[in-house]
Amino acid sequence: MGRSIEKLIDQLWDSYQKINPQADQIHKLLSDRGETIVNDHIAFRTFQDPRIGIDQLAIPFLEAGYQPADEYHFETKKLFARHFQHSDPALPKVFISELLLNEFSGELGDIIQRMLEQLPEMESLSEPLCTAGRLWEVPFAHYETLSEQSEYAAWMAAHGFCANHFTIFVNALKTIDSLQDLNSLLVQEGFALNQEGGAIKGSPEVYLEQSSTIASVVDVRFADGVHAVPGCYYEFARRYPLPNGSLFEGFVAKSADKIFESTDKKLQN
Ligand code: OOG
Ligand code: NI
Repeated sequence: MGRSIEKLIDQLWDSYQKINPQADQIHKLLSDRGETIVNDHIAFRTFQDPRIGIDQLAIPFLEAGYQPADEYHFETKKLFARHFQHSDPALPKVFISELLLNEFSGELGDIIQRMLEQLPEMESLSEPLCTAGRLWEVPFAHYETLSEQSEYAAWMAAHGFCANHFTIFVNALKTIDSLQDLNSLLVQEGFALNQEGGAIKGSPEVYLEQSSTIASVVDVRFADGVHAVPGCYYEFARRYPLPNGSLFEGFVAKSADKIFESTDKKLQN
């Protein structure tokens, strides 16, 4: 099997851990206990546009044999998402969401259109879109305007294309039996968790429990200077078996809705 997909995932991890210092710290914390970390999924964000939408971001994954699976709708946040999975269980699932641009008019729509006008000819991108980083320049005032109505749009304006988070598969941990225990360990070690809707989103009844850190703040260079803004976060997922005995492989929209908020400014102190 072609393993360029593993190279791509390594490359995504590399860029992700550079802007999210929590990732390495949490890996060290767990590997010091003898754990081997398994990645449940990687998530990407984008805008719904024929050049850069979910289908475009998914290309290298589809080429590697990933299949599109379930879709998810987030009405209030004006988002649509789909997840992709591979028959090789060693490969992480991929969760890709996109902001529904036709639901944004006025100032917000204009700011986003001005970003999209700066997109290069997509054929000239030498790397997969999901590693391309930010393909536009934005003044900080535009970031702030976006963040008032859509933290997701603001995050995209600041960071562009990269892995938004990786996710530790809690089932594979040998020294930690529950998501509660992992959360306690993380809090004890000084990591701040996203408490929106409770630290644990979901339950065994929906076959998935999730928690996440609050995104690390990173310095981003905007068109008019450097500003500190929320970057990437780390997620933790515990999956439960379906009545047919196989592990649930999907996502839960109600939980995901709160996980998205891990990059919201309101969670920063
Ligand atoms: C994705 C949030 C949802 C999950 O596992 O439910 C999610 C994002 O923040 O881009 O990752
Ligand atoms: Ni996730």
